[in-house]
Amino acid sequence: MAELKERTFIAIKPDGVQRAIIGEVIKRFEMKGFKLVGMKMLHASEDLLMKHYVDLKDRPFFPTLINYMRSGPVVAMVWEGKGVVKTGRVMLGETNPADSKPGTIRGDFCIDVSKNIIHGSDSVESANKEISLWFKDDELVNYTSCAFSWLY
Ligand code: DAT
Ligand code: MG
Repeated sequence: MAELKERTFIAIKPDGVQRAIIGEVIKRFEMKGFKLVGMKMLHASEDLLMKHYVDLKDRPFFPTLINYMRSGPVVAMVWEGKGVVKTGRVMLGETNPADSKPGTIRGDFCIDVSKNIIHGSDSVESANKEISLWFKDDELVNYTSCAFSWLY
């Protein structure tokens, strides 16, 4: 069923990598039951980040945001499962960590909106765009998780 194959783009930002939160993020998505179908670590280029954040290009914080995202390596991931876009956003918390509840990733591990450690797609449409921007088709895998029939 197509709805079980929904995919979202999650990226651990340079501060999340430096602060050793990679494992914790992966753990939370794994334990929830979502399936990892793509992952790589990279220094994102300016061109890639301009495309990724094109909707924010006129905001005053845009140059700072691009510099921050280029300040170190990021971990780019694609997670799959029913409702993963919306649930992923709930797991991340609000854009501003100050508004994020304890129990969410931003609520538990960061303080400031300009250092909010993680990105998650905000809709299925943006997820599809972001996945094709960050990953080639052959960098994503198809497989059946042994947990599948215990989750759905
Ligand atoms: P989100 O990352 O929750 O989807 P967004 O797409 O509105 O939020 O903005 C992208 C990133 O830009 C966000 O994660 C952090 C940064 N940002 C957003 N609003 C900001 C602000 N008012 N000041 C500084 N950085 C901001
Ligand atoms: Mg966004």
